[in-house]
Order: sequence, then structure tokens, then C-alpha cells
Amino acid sequence: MFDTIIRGGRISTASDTFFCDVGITDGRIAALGADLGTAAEIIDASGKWVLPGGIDSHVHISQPSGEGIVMADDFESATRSAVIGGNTTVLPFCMQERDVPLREAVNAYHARADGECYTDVSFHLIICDPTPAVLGQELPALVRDGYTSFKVFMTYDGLALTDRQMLEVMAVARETRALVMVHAENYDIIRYLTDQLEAGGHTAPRFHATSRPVIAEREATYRAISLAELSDVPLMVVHVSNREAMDEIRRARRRGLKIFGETCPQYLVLTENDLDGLNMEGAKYVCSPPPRDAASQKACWEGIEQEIFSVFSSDHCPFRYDDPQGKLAPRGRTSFRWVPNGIPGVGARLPILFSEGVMKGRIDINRFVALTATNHAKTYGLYPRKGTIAVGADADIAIWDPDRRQKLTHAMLADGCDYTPYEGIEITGWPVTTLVRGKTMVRDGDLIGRKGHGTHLTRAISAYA
Ligand code: DUC
Ligand code: ZN
Ligand code: ZN
Repeated sequence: MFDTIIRGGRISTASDTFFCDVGITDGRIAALGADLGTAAEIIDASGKWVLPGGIDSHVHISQPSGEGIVMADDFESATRSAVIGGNTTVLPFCMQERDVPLREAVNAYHARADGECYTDVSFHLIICDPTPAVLGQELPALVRDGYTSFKVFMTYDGLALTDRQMLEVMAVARETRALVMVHAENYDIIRYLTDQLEAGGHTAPRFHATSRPVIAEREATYRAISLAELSDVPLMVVHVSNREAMDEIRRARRRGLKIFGETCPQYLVLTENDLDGLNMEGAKYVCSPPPRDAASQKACWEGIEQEIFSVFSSDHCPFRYDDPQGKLAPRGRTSFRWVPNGIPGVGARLPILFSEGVMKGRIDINRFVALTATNHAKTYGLYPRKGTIAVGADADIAIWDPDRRQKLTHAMLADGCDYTPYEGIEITGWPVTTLVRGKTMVRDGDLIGRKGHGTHLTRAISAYA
């Protein structure tokens, strides 16, 4: 007797597809087989596809974003959108603040998340001030406590690390076996071009893209890879937007290095032309790196198909559009430099890749599962508890209707934002029912679970570290 049986579905993991029932007990998958008998709850999945719940390993929630700017999502609204979009775990960032012990920052994020989440969560650590105490004591202690990944930035005032500081963080990563994620864009190129553009009166949102060219991303990607090679650590290059940066990852992998790449929906379905909107409409698409052109979209698809990219994340970083604390902040109207940087996507990520990737024949369903769940779990120390459908794993499951066709609208996403950059995209396939650790959180499209079911996960060491 199980708590729940999912009956009659077509199950896919990152490697296999098969038809059987899923028996769930105490939040875990207890059996896979034919005719599992009876249970307190039977979910009929005939005609549906039963997949591991999505893991989105790159989301920003309730992160301080500059004076007068407020993120559109707290943990409740972001994880609500996540679970409605078929996710069962998200990995947000905990950002270090200068002169504040890192542990205090971690505690502050816990206070914001605890009791608020619909999905499970687990924090990466953003390191912006690698002091001797942070490097020597705080990071090793936090890795021991299950915060096993760091993010470093090569650009942005207050965030960018020097090459030397990157090496110091990588040395700690090597010692502790933490995984390093890098935001790779050349700080001085961006600062220089931004000053030049502003001096010429080019301040509209579309010049955000002009100020952050492919060369800035390619150069920083190569430099980050070089620092990781010297340090002998694996590296995840996040939010890769174009062929040239991708080719640096490809070359590094050919040299046998453990360099990994992530891409995101904005690099598959948006272009810099979207930043061209009248008045401030283009601000809805301001994110970094910026969306590029049709050739870059094609390159990112190639990277997905050829396994240069191992993870597909949303980089959910939401700011309301029609809001003085969001995209229409007064300062942002004076220059693209001040437009809050980031776009929402945690709810739209999976339907976009399912529809554009699987339904259009670019990738198969097993690759979809790898890109959206299994590889995230392996990379960030959650596998095999998360990211697959196997006996003993958490019952984190999304049941998809592969035939549902609709236009994506913001209202479907239930986040705290007031728009989606993906409005109007035709979507085939939708995650209709989602279970988090065996609990049905979304049933036939309706949110029925309670916030607070989602919990923080301490993570093991990455499979690649
Ligand atoms: N980098 C991110 O990873 N997210 C939003 C903005 C940025 O620069
Ligand atoms: Zn980034
Ligand atoms: Zn991000």
C-alpha cells in the first residue's frame, strides 16, 4: 500500500523512456512497476508524460538590487511560479554584503525563505569581498554545512573580483571541493563603452546591448577558463549567450578540462531587437549578457544539441516593469546604465524548452530531462536524491500534457512580476500536475499545495568537483 500511485504514464529520465506506475511512500519513490495495486491517492497519468520535476539552478530571489530598486519576487511568489511551471527545486543566490559575516547573510536569506516556499530551495553563495576571514574560515565552514557552490562576477561595481581574487576563491574551491560559477563579462570594456555611449547621448534601453558586446563575454569566458585551469578546479560558465563564448567552452572541454556551460531561454527566443521598443518598453528585456541575434540563437541551440551546455536555467531575476522600484525607476529613464538588470523566467523556462526543443524535434525528451533536472542535480550535489525518477529518490515529479497548445501569457505564470518577456509565444506541452516530495502541489493546473512545504536542502559535493 502506497501513499500515492501515478498510474499509466510514460516515464522519461535522462537516459530511458518506459511505461509503468510510480508508487510513492513517505515522499520518496518506493516502487516502479506494472500494477502496483492501490493507494490513498491515485493520479491518472494516461496519455501524459511523467518527468523528474525541474531543477532551476540559477534564480535570484529577494536579492538587494541597488538603491530604490526592489525585486518583484519574494520566496513565496518565485517558488509559486516555479512549481506552476513544473519545477520542484530552485537554487537561488545568497549574496555576500561587505563588512557583514557571510554566515549572517546566509541566515538572512533563510529567514526570508523559511516557511514561504512551494518548492525545495538551496542557496549558492555570491562572493564579492573575499577577505582572509571569508577565504580562510567562513567559506570552508559553509561548504561543510552544505552550501557547496560559489558564484563570482567579473563585472559590476561592488561585485567584480580581480583576477587575483578569482584565483583566491578558486583555491578555496579546490581545497573544499566547492563548485565555482562565473558571470563572465569584461568589466572595463563595458564601463568604457557605457561612458562613450552616454557621452554621445545614446541612453535608451537598446544601448544596453551595444555596451556589452560578444567580445566582452568571449574574453572574460576565456580568462575565467584560464584561471580555473591554473587552479585545477571545475567551472560553470553561467548564462552563455553566443557562439564565441560557447566555443571557448568547447575548446576547453576538448583539452579535457571540466568546464561546464549554462544557457537560458532568453538566448534561444529573444534578440537584441527586443530592446528596441518605443519609449522604455525595451527595458523589459534588459538582462546580462543581453540577448544577441538570430545567429547566436542558432549557436545556443547547437550548444544544447551538442552537449556543450549541460544545464538550461532561467536566470530568473525579476523586476516589475510599470513600477518606480522596477524597470521604470526614475534613474533608469536617464540611461540604460541604471535600468535594473534581469528578467523573469522561472515559470516559463520548462514550457519554452519543451515546446521549442522537444516538440520541434531539436532535442529528445531524455536530453530535455538532463538539461532541466538531472544535470543540475549532478552538478550541484543533489543527485541521486533529486533530478531523476528512481526507487529511493525524492518523489519530485512533473506530469506533462504533451498535447496542450496555448499562447504563453503572464497571467499563467503566477509570479510577482507584471509582465513576461515571453508573452505570446506559442507553447505546445504543459506541466499540468507537479509533486514535491510526494505531495501534489499543482493538480490539473491549479495550485493546491501550501507554501512552507518546500524546504532548504543542504547539498553534497558536486559530482564534478
Ligand atoms: N547576472 C545574473 O546572473 N543575473 C542577473 C543579472 C546578471 O548580471
Ligand atoms: Zn550573472
Ligand atoms: Zn543570474
